[in-house]
Amino acid sequence: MTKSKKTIVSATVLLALVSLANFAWAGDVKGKVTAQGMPSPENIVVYIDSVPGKTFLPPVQHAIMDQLRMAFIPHVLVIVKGTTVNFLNDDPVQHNVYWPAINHDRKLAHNMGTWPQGIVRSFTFNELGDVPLLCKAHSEMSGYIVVVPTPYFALTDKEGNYTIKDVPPGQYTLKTWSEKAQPTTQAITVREVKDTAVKPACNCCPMTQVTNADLTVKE
Ligand SMILES: [Cu+2]
Repeated sequence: MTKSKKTIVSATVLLALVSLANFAWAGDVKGKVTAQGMPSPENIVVYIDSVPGKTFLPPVQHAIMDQLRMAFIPHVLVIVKGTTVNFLNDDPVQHNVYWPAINHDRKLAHNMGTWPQGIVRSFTFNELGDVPLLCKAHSEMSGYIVVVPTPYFALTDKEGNYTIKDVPPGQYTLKTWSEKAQPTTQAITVREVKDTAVKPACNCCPMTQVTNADLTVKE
């Protein structure tokens, strides 16, 4: 084998090993949130807190907060710090967007203004915490943006179930945020998958390590 062919072969082997390693390391954190004293366990944010020594770039793609049928859609939007949100108006009436504080800090209050259907205004969120959204034109409207420090986050469904996908192995602090409940904190360990020999032959059943973390929040 020539030297260049050898290089190509070893590079291919290396690439295969790297992709196998990435594949093997995918770990989901999932569980169920019980909401004590609350009507529903839906729309609770579960996220991994900041990881010392790690910074996470925000996505290039903008997140979307719509105003549709007189409501903020989604009711709760979770984003990683630094994400730009496009605020839409899909109603035939003018809507306003403002927030009286970010993370209870009133100095971070901001009014995006009032605009008609079809116009989009954007804002980049560089402060962590919850952003309560209100509309000066319709006092009954409310929504939330929750700015978290890592891309490892999820929202609970109607039953309180959540899944945080593709978390690298490590020790983390799992946190919750809810419109109604007190925030909670729990330590979790996502273990490394060591035995790559058990890799399935097909992609139909990808090998995913699941770390279970059931949580309870209280009003
Ligand atoms: Cu409105």
